[in-house]
Amino acid sequence: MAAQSRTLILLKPDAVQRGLIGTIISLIEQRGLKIVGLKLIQIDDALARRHYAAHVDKPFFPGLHKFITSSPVVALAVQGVNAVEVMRQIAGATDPSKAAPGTIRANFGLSIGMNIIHGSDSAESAAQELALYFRPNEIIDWQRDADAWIIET
Ligand code: IDP
Ligand code: MG
Repeated sequence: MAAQSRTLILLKPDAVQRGLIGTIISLIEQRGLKIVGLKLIQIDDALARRHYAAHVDKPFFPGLHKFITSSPVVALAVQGVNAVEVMRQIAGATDPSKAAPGTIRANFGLSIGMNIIHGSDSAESAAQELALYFRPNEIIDWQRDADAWIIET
């Protein structure tokens, strides 16, 4: 089977509050990606600062911090062929008002500060971010029989 990778996805507080958890997870599953970790988590100050370490000095960080800690998020470990790239593609551009039609951010959002979903932007950040949200034994390397019809050998 083709090489697979993993990425950290968050369904942000706006997605949870708006009842979009199931809809967005369905889109991820329907694309053929496999969920290997899943939890509801309340992000605290320390985790917000670690997750968004690259942005702590940006002018929008206070708003981002308030938003991401305002309600629970759903954290997902998602696996598949080119999982990082595929999830960034289906999430769409950071600003939902500019995201390509059909992407999750375009379908469900309008504001850059409430853009529904987070996806790791590289293999390196995926590894770091997965470790922030999941202990090793919370990511399950399960066998999915449908992969025979999704992933070419
Ligand atoms: P990404 O989520 O598409 O990777 P990043 O540039 O890494 O985008 O920014 C992280 C998050 O910070 C964005 O998803 C968005 O919620 C928020 N953000 C980024 N730029 C702005 C901005 O200019 N105003 C408000 N929020 C922003
Ligand atoms: Mg980013």
